[in-house]
Amino acid sequence: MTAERKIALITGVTGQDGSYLAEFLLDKGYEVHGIKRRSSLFNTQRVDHIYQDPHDKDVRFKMHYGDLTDTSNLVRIIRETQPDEIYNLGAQSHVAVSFEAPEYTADVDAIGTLRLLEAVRFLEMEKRTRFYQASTSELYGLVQETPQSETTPFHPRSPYGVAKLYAYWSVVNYREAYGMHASNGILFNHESERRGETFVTRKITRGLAEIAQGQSKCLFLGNLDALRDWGHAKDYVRMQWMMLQQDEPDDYVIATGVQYSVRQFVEQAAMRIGLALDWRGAGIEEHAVVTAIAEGAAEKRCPAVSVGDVIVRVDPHYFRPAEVETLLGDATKARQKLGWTPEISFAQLVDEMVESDLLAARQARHVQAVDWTS
Ligand code: NDP
Ligand code: GDR
Repeated sequence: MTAERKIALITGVTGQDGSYLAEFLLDKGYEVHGIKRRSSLFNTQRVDHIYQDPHDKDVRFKMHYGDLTDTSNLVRIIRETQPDEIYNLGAQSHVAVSFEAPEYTADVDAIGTLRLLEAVRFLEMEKRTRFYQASTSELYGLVQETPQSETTPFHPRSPYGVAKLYAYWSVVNYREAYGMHASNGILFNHESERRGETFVTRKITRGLAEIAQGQSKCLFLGNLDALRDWGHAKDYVRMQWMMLQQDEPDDYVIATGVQYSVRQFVEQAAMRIGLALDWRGAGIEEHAVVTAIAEGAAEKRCPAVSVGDVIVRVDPHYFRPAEVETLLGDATKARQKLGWTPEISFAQLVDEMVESDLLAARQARHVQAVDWTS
């Protein structure tokens, strides 16, 4: 039994996708190794529920300290764990932050991928270890055609996109040069209740939940016109695994094929909370006013909001030096070759995120309401 067990190594295991992928692979019977960074505070909240005490018998989930900027560390972890499959999900993944830290982003996202690929080759494991690269719709950037497929030309618009382009072509190159089973998943935006708090969807659901519960007054956002193809992370990690189960490595677009604006995401999230909004003003003066509160919602879900409150405003601070205005994916290849289709709808996704953030905001409100001095 143990001899047949597949071994996976995940970089970025503490992130949104890494945590869902680790759960998914454990369910499939894998032994899962994850690389976590040293930090001064705990950074394993997303995987704490699958943590296994290393003293127990038959431990199938293990974490190793490491970093994509540290070559010898990567070589050692791969040599020790002998993975059948490597999922390279680790990255400085925030597009706006990449404009502030372009060199670090390139080191982790571009050269970090090269380091991993080269470590596999150095250890002479290129014929047995399969490799998944977390590529991105940000490669399309200034889009050349709509919808975007595997054949659409790339034009990245940020240091993040440029670094990921280097990683994309490194994967193709190692496949062609050394016969590695290495694949790119060109994934469009995918979200969940575990999404990082500074990505726009989570910023919206968390921000509105806090306003509803009286912990904040107003949510400040950047470009409300940006259009994205948003799916659920759980559907997307399933596809990451499917790609590595194919006889031949290849590159696949993963997307829902449906597009919404940031403004529409705000409206949908507000509606789930029980608030109807009206947009007033234009450009950087645009703001959202509460026009109605759903019957029954006022007391529990949004006790701190009144009709007429301005709860969303534009702040130019969140505009990017170069914006990706529109993304819409065509996942026909994944559907036809792998039989993949997303199972979780946009409405379900927003619902899940809103409910999770409302619960957290209500718990925080109750904790604050306790008089700890009595
Ligand atoms: P997250 O930002 O949630 O997770 C990123 C992970 O990478 C975290 O575990 C983080 O560690 C880790 N990491 C960051 N820097 C380093 C480093 N120097 N060395 C090792 N690990 C590091 O991203 P997602 O889970 O959303 O995305 C997973 C991958 O997919 C990323 O590569 C992202 O660029 C890519 N992608 C994501 C899409 C999305 O919509 N979510 C779409 C397309 C591609 P820590 O927890 O310590 O910060
Ligand atoms: P993105 O995601 O840049 O697409 O990258 P993000 O949620 O950060 O932005 C989406 C769009 O919303 C606009 N926006 C704002 N964005 C943020 N973060 N904060 C704001 O206040 C705000 N207001 C408007 C942005 O300008 C943008 O147009 C994500 C990451 O997960 C990448 O790692 C991944 O590769 C891509 O998705 C696909």
